[in-house]
Amino acid sequence: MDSTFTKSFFINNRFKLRASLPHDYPVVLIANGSLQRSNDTTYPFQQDSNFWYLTGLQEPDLILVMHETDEYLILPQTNTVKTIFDGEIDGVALQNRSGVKTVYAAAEGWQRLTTELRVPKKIYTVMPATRFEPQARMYANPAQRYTLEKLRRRIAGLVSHDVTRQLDQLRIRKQAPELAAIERAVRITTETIAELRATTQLTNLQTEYALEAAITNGFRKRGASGHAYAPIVASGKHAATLHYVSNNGLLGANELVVADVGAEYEHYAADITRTLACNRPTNRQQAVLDAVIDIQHYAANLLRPGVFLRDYERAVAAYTGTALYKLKLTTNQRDMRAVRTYFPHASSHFLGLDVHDVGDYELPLEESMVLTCEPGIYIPEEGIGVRIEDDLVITADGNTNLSADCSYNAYVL
Ligand SMILES: [Mn+2]
Repeated sequence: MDSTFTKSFFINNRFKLRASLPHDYPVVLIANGSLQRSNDTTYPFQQDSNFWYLTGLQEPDLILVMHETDEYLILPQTNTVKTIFDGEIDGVALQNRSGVKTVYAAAEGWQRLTTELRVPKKIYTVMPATRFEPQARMYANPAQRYTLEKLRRRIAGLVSHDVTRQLDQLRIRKQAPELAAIERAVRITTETIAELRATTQLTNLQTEYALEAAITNGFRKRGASGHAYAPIVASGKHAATLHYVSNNGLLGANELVVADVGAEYEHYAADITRTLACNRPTNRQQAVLDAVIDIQHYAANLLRPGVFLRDYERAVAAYTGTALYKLKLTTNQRDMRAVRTYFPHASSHFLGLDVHDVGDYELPLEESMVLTCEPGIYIPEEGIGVRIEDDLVITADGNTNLSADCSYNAYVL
């Protein structure tokens, strides 16, 4: 498969990162490591997004060192057993992909690195992202921590400066090949949803997992690497659990089903939601659906350069309040508690290498940022959940909806 990304993309990203840093300390960046699933079996490897952005490399446990005029990669320690099972690491392929000219075996590379760090005793690096550990019991990939600890053992008094913010600033504005990859991921997703409708497969499916399987099939046969995140296929009241991913329930004949799915193409994510129905929706279901479609139009029209997301979220919440009033879910249009009950999530997030991509939610929107727009209304007591989600690129004077050709209709026959 041809890549949308040439090595100049990665070389240029490294140059821009270097140029954004005030001092000439070396930049030391650490790839993710493999994670144990059980015994000697690993989870599918997921590269650190920043590391990929700067190198295009998929191998675990690499180290990238960047000086002002010189840069090199350090390979992980290897052994015969690992080589037999996983194959040899091809240093030349790593050079060709990343544009980094020098690749060292572990011992040689570590020797150069520790020698170089003895004088400045200062590095720029990406500090392990541990902020979700206490809050969500979600642990960061340990590779960065282990490697930094190893460096600190070898260089007493080593000081690390975090460059996460500088990388976020680069990644938030998408370049042409990134937009091409996102557009492709979106197209694969919308074509898959359209195919499900056209072939009336939906009417014949009995379960959430059968629908999930049809979507997975649609993604892979169109060249996606897979899902950009665990797919959500939630029938009826399941949709009220926002990250419902078990997808083991029945597709209720008279229920709406929320399909929140996105293909991943060349590391970039799509994130699309459509609310579908196996039969003609009831008047009540259609009223909720129409309300969400209306909010979607309202919200998408607000997204343009200069807009602050907090103002946008407030406006969408207020508009949703009016919709809830019309649906007789509250007696007061300004009832923000009702809004939080029936629409308990944000309306937009950044999209890119990560489905919830990096970006500063305090800064005004700018051209080339990519966001989702995803209002919803969830009424568990009525067994109704509706969400509509599109992926938008901010343009000079507004935005382009990449998923505009994917119908909002729940029931198409
Ligand atoms: Mn989303």
